[in-house]
Amino acid sequence: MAQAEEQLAERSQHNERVQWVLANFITEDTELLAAKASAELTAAQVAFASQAAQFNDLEGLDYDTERKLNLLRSSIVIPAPMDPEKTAEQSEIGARLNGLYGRGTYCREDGECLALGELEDIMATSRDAAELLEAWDGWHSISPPMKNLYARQVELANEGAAELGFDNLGTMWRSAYDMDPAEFPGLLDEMWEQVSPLYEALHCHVRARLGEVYGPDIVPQDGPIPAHLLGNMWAQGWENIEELVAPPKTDAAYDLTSILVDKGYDAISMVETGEAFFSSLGFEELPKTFWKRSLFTKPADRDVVCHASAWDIDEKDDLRIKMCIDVNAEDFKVIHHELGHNYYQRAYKDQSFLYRGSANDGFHEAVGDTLSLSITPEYLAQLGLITEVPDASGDLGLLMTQALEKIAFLPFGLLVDQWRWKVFAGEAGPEQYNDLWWQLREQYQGVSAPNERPADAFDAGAKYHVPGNTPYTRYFLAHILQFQFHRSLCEIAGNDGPIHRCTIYGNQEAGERLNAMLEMGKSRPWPEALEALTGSPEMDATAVLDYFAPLKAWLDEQNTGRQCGW
Ligand code: X8Z
Ligand code: ZN
Repeated sequence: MAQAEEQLAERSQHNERVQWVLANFITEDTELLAAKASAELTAAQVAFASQAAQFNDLEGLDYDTERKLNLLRSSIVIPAPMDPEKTAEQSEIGARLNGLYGRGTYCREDGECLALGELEDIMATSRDAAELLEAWDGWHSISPPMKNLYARQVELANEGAAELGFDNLGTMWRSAYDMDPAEFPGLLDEMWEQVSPLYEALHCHVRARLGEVYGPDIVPQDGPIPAHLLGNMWAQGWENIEELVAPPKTDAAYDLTSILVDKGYDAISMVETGEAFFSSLGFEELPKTFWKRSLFTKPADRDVVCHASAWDIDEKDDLRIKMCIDVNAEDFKVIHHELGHNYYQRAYKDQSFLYRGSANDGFHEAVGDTLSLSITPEYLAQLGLITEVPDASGDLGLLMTQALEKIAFLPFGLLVDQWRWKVFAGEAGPEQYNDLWWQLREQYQGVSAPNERPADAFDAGAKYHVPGNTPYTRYFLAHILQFQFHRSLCEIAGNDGPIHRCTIYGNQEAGERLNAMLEMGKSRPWPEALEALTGSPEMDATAVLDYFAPLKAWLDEQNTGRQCGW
């Protein structure tokens, strides 16, 4: 075990550096170098995992050895077969898929080519259905060339998973939750059932309003909402159409994007503000190298992976983020999200290699978001960004903003892996990829493809995490967990008002309790980590429901007489 940890630590550090260079400088050369480094790492991981698998049934091991053997066996995201040629092939496919996404552009008939960021701006701001459709369709034209590569990758990864004793890659992913992998989907269903009435109420209201804006021909009032009208390329967050759906404004309304712009914020000062939040909770400042080595804005002269990420290159102090920051409210929150990863990484750095990770992958995604829930009017007033804190008459507006971001996200957070799990299990081959994708998007999100999809379409591939091979259930979990964390931290901070007005900014006691959980890393099963912070070992959505209760009542009123559902 000691050898495994030492060798894996060394190889992952090297791999991190190479992947960092690739993500910051996508060329044919860096793609090849990155494929080679990741093949070497995967080969080492698989070799140790298969050694670990030999001890599956051994009894009487001490707690840490047994836990680490399980981690060795199950925590490879994309295993490869042990055949070195197949390992190499798989890593090359991985690099190519990433490159296809990272370099993806849509070129208009007039010859102008648009990158994802520009297409997303159109999705966010245009209210012209034809223009929205063009941007949506344009971005979805980047993924058909990925389809065969993806299918081959699934084949290879499944072969790798089988060599380690798993039915398929989906079972392997589901085995990373300190519980019987067969029971994990049931836990997700339970949480989804808790929140789906709230989602359906939001959906119903938003569909009615969009019907008024675009007309019932474009937005039929008894079916799913066409996916290009919700202000986001994947319809995963609806905050950009707030002005179309929000409750009548009170004079207390404010717009965080305009405030940031008016006050002259830039990428760096936005990140500094995020850092200051963590400092106010008692966390140590970010290292100087963070500011030198991170990528904060989109370079003009080269291809980079703009999808935001946080890095921990040496698993000690070399923390970085990589992001193409725009000055707006959305990126302000994403900055907190990414910094959450960095502070978690630093908190568990003294754990041994296999324990350097979050309690489960949802925890890693939830930390920064938890702090973002504390970006309340009261907090913004403390920073001097607004002068008047809206009274309770502003609450519905505030809750609607949050719901458009957090509640709208939930079904999307679930369905990406529902799709992948079926694909990994062989329930859908390349011919059915796209139909299955839209079947799940309709079932969970109640959205539909905005046009007839071409036969070669591979619409799942137009979402970063599919070609990028990042499991996605973690974000669903995080969207539940962050409300549990927030509720508990607010109690610790002695908040006695409504929880959507609570900010833990400046509360060192809350910071200490949060840090105590982060420091545990992966050393104990996640229910223990959860209990350490919240007093309960269960993930559940009651905190979400508490938070949004006033909005739910308002939505139900609005929806009286409407036919909801799809
Ligand atoms: O990918 C991310 C983060 C990086 S871990 C920016 N998120 C998901 C997405 O963008 O689809 C955050 C929320 C969901
Ligand atoms: Zn993240």
